Amino acid sequence: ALPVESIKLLSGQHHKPSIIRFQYGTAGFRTTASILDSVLFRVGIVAALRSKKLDGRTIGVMVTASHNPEPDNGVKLVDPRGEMLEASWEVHATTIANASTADDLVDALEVLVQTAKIDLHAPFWPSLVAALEDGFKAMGATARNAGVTTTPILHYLVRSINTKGTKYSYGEDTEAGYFAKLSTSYKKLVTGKAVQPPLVIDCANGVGALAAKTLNESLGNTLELVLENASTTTPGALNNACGADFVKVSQKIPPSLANVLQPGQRACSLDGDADRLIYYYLDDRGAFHMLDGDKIAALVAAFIIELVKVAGLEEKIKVGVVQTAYANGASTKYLQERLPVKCVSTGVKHLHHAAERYNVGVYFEANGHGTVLFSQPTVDILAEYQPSTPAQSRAVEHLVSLTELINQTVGDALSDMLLVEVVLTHKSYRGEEWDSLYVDLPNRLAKCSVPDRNAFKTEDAERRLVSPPGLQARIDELVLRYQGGRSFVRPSGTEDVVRVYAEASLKSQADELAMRVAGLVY
Ligand code: 16G
Ligand code: ZN
Repeated sequence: ALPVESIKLLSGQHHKPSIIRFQYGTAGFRTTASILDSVLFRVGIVAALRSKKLDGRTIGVMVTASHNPEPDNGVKLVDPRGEMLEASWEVHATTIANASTADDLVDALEVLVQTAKIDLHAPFWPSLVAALEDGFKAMGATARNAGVTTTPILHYLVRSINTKGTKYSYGEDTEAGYFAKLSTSYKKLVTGKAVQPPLVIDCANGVGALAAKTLNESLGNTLELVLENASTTTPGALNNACGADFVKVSQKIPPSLANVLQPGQRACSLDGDADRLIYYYLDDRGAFHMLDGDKIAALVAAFIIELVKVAGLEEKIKVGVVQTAYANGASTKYLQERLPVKCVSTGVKHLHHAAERYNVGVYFEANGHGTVLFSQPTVDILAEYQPSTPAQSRAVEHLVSLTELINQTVGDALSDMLLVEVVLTHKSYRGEEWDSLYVDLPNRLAKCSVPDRNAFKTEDAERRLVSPPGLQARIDELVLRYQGGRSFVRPSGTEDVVRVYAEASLKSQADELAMRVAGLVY
C-alpha cells in the first residue's frame, strides 16, 4: 500500500498554490521557479512510482531552466532507457501536480497505482535527484544525486545504470564514463586527420561550461575548445544575451563574442542545460552565418550515408531523417533529394519515436536539439560484417565509432558538437563549405497572445489548422501571393501563446507574410 501517513505529513510542507494549474508538457513542468515547490515534491513521488512500475529500474529527474531565463524553471522525468517520460504518464503527473489538498493527492496517487497496475511490493527502490528528496523520502525511495550536470549526461547515466552488466551495456554509469566514451570514440574517428583550428564554445553561462571543461581535458590535443560565457555562478547570466536560443531567435552572434571570434573562425552555442547546439561563423568580411539544427542534420546525414555506401552496406542499412514543420524548406529539399524525410509534430518525443523506425534515424529540430539513432539490428550488422576491402573496413570502423560518439538517449550538445567536428575534419570543411550545402530560405518566427490557445488545433504534423474554422483557408490564400511562401500556425506547448512561422524567397517577404498571418490570428 501507499505510505499514506508520510505522504500526508511531508505534503504539508509543500503546499500547492491554490489558483495555479500545472501541466506536464513538452518540456515537463515548466513555470516560475518560486511556485514549483509542491510540484517537485510530487514529482519525487511520481518518479518513485514510475520506478516501482518498471520493476525498480532507475528513473531520472532533471531540474533545469534549459534555454529559458533563470527564474523560468522546470522539472522533467527521464525513463529507464534514457528517453523522455512515456506520454500516458504525462497525464498522471499533471493530475497529481494539481491535486489541491493532501487528501486529494493521496486519492490521485491511489488512482495512478490502480490504473497503472503498480505493484507496491516490488523488490526495492532505486532512483536519482534533489529537492524532490522529500518526495522520495515520503515513498521510502533511495536516490542517487547526480549533482550539477547536463541534461544529456543525466539521460546517459540513467541508461547506463539500467543496462549495467547486460549485453546492451551503454557505458560506465559515471560522468567519467561518459567523457571517456565521447573522447575515445572522437579520437578514433579523427586519427590521422589534420587537427581542426580551435573551436569557440558559448556555454550560455550554464552547466555545459563545466562539462565542456572536462571534455576539453579529455580530448587532449585532438581538439582545442575555447570556453566563453562560462560564468555558472553569476546570478542572471544564464541564457542572457547568449546561448543557442539567443543565437537561433535573434540570428546574431552573442555580443560577448564580438571581440573573440575572428573572421573565418567557427563557433557554437549551447543552451543552459547543454541539449541544444547552434553553430555559426564569421565570413572573411566579418558577416555572421548561422548553422542551425537543419544544417547539422544535412551535414551529418550526408556523411553517414556516404560511410554506409563506402562500407557496401547500402542494401542493409537505410538512413532516414526526421524534421518538424520548423525545418527550413531549403533543408527539406536538400535532404529529400538524398534520403527519406519525415515531418512530425514539435517535441523531442515525436522526433525520437519517428527516428526509431529507421535503421539509422537522424533527427534535429531547427532549434539545435537532435541526435542520431542506430537500431539494435543495425548495430549487430556492423559488429558482424566482414568487409572485403580496406576502404570498407575503415568505413565500418567509423560507423561503429559513431554509434559510440553519439548520445542515443536524447539530443546532446557536446556529443553533437564532436559529431560535427568529425565531419568537418573528414571533409576538410570550414564553416563556409558546410554552409554552402544549401542556402536557407529567409524566414520569420512570431508569437501572438490569444485569449485561448487551445482553440487552435492542427493536423498534418502541425502544418495545417483544423480550428478555428476557416482560418487555414485564409492562410493558404495569403501564402499563394508570396514567392516560395510557406506559413503555419500552431499553439505553443511550453508558453501561453500561438506561434506563427513564415518563409519566402526574400527576407522582406517572409517578414511581411509572418505579420499578415499573425494579423489573421488575433
Ligand atoms: C521544448 C522541446 C523542444 C521543442 C520546444 C517547442 C523537449 C526536450 N524540448 O523545448 O523539442 O522544440 O519545446 O516549444 O522536448 P513550443 O511548443 O513552445 O514551440
Ligand atoms: Zn535545453
